[in-house]
Amino acid sequence: MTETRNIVILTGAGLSAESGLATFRGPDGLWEGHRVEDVCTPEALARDPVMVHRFYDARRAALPTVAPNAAHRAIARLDAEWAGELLIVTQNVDDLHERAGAKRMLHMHGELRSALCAECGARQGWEGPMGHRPDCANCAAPGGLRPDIVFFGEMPYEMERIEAALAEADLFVSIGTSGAVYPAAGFVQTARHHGSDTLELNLEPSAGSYFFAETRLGPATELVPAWVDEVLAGQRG
Ligand code: BV8
Repeated sequence: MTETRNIVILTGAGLSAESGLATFRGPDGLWEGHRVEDVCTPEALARDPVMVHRFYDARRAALPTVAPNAAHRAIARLDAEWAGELLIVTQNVDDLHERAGAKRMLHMHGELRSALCAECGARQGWEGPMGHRPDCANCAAPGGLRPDIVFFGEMPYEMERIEAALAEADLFVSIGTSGAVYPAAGFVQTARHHGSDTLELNLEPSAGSYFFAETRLGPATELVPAWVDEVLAGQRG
């Protein structure tokens, strides 16, 4: 196995489950209460903006009631102490990575604490509800602001930066994701294609487990701190 220097970590809803945030597909999952196409598509926003804003306003309001868990903190510790390249790519729209202290990260599916202008594309930090359809601070488009969330059928954020990091990675690690949604679900194959080692940390096998060189099953708050200790010990050599 090549010496690990460049790491890409992909995280999903399973990372935040033990902080009390619902996952998408688990029992009482987010999609349980709603059909994806009813709340997470541009068509849904056009058809029923009140429903879509209520769905995201509720999730935004829940953020202050939860906190980063041991897995978020371990990833932030790796970020602080890893001398090699590191990119944390999260599918999550919550702010728990940042609140744990992670810096070398990006939200490929957007953020709850951000608003996007449907007219001019400007993005601005946002706290509180958005259901009253506020105007865009940049172009003043009346009621232009929408949740800054990548809906199904929309292009994820920072795909070039992600592809570039995958091309340079020695190790690709996937944490708490079902591997059900693309293009994120295809990153393991891209990483393998570039000769990267691949590791999955998940509660149960995912749709993409087959593609990983190693899969460790269990709760993120146990698997992730142990893996980070291992990697940092390796660095200390
Ligand atoms: C796009 C924001 C063009 C919203 C989300 C190829 C084939 C088939 C379909 C497609 C394809 N390419 C594109 C598509 C269409 C579509 C898609 O993939 N559809 C699926 C349903 C088949 N993709 C798109 O539309 C994407 N856009 O393709 O644009 C394009 C194409 C190529 C290149 C560029 C652009 C946009 C998709 C983004 C949609 N928005 N989120 C919101 O948050 O409300 S997706 C959302 O679901 C998440 O962000 C995440 O990405 C996805 C899956 O959720 P997970 O995070 O994995 O959560 P889930 O509940 O599913 O699983 C939790 C896992 O954790 C489980 O495995 C569980 O075992 C584990 N777990 C639970 N507890 C724990 C745990 N693990 C550890 N510890 C625990 N305690």
